[in-house]
Amino acid sequence: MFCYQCQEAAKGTGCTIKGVCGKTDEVAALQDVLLFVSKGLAHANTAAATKGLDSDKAYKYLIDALFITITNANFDGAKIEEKIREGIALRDELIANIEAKGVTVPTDEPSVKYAGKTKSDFLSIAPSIGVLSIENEDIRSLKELMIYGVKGMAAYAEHAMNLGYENKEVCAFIQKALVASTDNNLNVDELVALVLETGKNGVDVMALLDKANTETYGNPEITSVNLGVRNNPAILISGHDMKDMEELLKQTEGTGVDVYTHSEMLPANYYPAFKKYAHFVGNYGNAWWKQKEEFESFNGPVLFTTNCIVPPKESYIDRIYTTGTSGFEGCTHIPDRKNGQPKDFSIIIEHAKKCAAPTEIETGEIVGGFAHKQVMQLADKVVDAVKSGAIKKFVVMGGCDGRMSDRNYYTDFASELPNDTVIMTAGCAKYRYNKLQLGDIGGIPRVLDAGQCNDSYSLAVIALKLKEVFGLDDINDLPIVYNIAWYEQKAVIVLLALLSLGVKNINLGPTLPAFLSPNVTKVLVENFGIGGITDVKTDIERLILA
Ligand code: FS2
Ligand code: SF4
Repeated sequence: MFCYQCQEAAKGTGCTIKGVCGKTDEVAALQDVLLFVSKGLAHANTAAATKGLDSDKAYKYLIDALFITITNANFDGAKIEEKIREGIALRDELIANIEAKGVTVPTDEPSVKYAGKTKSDFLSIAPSIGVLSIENEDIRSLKELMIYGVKGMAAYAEHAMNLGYENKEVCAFIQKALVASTDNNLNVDELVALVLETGKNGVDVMALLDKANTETYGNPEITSVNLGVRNNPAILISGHDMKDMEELLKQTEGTGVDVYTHSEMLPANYYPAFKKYAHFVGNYGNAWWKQKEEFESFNGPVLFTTNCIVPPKESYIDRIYTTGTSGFEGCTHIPDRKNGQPKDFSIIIEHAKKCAAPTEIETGEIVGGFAHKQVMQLADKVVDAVKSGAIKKFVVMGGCDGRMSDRNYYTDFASELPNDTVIMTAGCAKYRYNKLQLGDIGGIPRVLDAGQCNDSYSLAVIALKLKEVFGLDDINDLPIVYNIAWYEQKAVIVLLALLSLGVKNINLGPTLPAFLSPNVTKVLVENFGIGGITDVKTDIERLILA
């Protein structure tokens, strides 16, 4: 195997024997084949689109398949095999259909011709179609940067799609990027342009998901989220999918089973539509990587709607359920919705009834819900605080958390910030500082949590509105600095989206991506001022005090 798509890539270069995430050599190979087959389907559907015959089923498949390959989403080899076969069948069916209507599909493209059937077929082709099959390191770097961005985009498109919101241009771009990744004639300039186009589509897909979430569940509002527990059996819901959240809350109502959010599901607490459920207690635990201890003490079943899954311990694996694109061998998977009917979570509810109530690990509350609409309602206060000098700088510290100890940097950075700074955050990175008592500035909390990683869109909207309010021409003239933590591919699309909005001088840590070659890094440094982090003292002086 070779995988270097996330921040925890072994030795900062790539996982070659087993993923640091727990992905086996075999699952990594199957994910590579799934991506390869998706490229073949993307070719066929692109040809189909020339005559308006492109298939929505194909777009949906591409989104699912890409999401499955995101870090910590799906470790279930048998499910991935099934998905590969489904993709080949879908591609062949589409080709037969469009060829009958006079459309030609490029037959010299290996991913279009690939006809593996068995697991051993898949495993034997994997080494020749994986990341390292692209020899030129700059071309490989740009293609992977684009593909990882598109994986993140697919995740957001999937959540929006689950709520009935689609953007055909985004689907078409995902397909275009998959096709482009097989083109051996693209040069560096053309690939840089495609990477920028990925960022533009990243903005669009985050806007789409924001619209889907807020039109369906209302605008997030300032909320105190309970961290303690009650004395009822309960289900912990993790991941990012709000439709799953809604259906779980509806189905647990009146059953005596409580619901708590975990990690990236915390922002569900901020949506008005979910507040009416008396059995929705609050949030349990911290960022994804602490789950081994926290799932043990939760005592009840855990539902993963997406990443981030850490391979479960034997002691609680029977309590782990997956749904959607997430999966783990040995865990029960809740099937997809059929014919517009909700998913059936009854098996988890029955399981919960037999479990003890969660063991309390924290008490108190945290405050969040500062998405764009809520912050704009406070705009006068914010603008006054900036004008009076009470707020000197905003620090965007969104992104992901991870298990490496060097991420303590973010806790220390947040603690050491001067009292006239406000942190704006989104994503699971927040757990490094959202429980610090950082106080407020004239009633404005010093940590403003907009929501999930996709809600980084809200942070961009707020920045654009502030630019307007202050009458500035350039978003980079605002008193906002960016110190972003990344881990998996959704952070890649967030980063590319910010670049496409013209944000410059983003600091990215705890380490720069292993998939950026020295030359590609140079392009990002020269054109966008992207840089790494150093130590807290130096970075505070450089970013805040300079
Ligand atoms: Fe955090 Fe994991 Fe949100 Fe990422 S829980 S690193 O999926 O997308 O962030
Ligand atoms: Fe390694 Fe990250 Fe790939 Fe997992 S996703 S195999 S940790 S690079």
